[in-house]
Amino acid sequence: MKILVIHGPNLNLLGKREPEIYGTFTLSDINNRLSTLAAELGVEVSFFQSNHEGELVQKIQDAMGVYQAIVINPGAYTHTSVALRDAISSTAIPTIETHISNIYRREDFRKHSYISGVAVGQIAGFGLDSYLLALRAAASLVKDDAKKQ
Ligand code: CA2
Repeated sequence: MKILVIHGPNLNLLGKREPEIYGTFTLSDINNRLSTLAAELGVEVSFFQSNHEGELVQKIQDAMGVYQAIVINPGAYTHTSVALRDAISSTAIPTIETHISNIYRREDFRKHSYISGVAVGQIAGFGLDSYLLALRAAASLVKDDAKKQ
């Protein structure tokens, strides 16, 4: 049971800038917490971060047949990328969208997500916990799917 966690653009800067919005934890902190939780849940987790839209699209395409679920924080591409949306919908891998901040109580341009319409669900606003909640949701989906097969 393999789950891929994808971090979009600028999330490599976590912990280094804008702590009032994004907190003081780093990307490594998130990944370490996710690895610990994955072991508790009995799933395997892998991580990928890129600042490049095409690399993110490629990673999603390459996930077909390898991963049973994706957790993605698409960063600013959430609000701009039809390409990421199409990649998620064409691979048909169950995908959970997650955000550190509550995108609905920020600027208007963040209130629209191109991803939510092709995601199983979205978790936003809980800081680092958004990722942990998303991994729990993804693990449940994968386990339910495994039972059906
Ligand atoms: O709240 C989230 O997780 C976001 O996906 C973060 C994106 C933002 O564009 C989305 O609207 C909401 C921004 C990620 C940039 O992260 C930074 C971290 C530290 C310093 C600067 C940017």
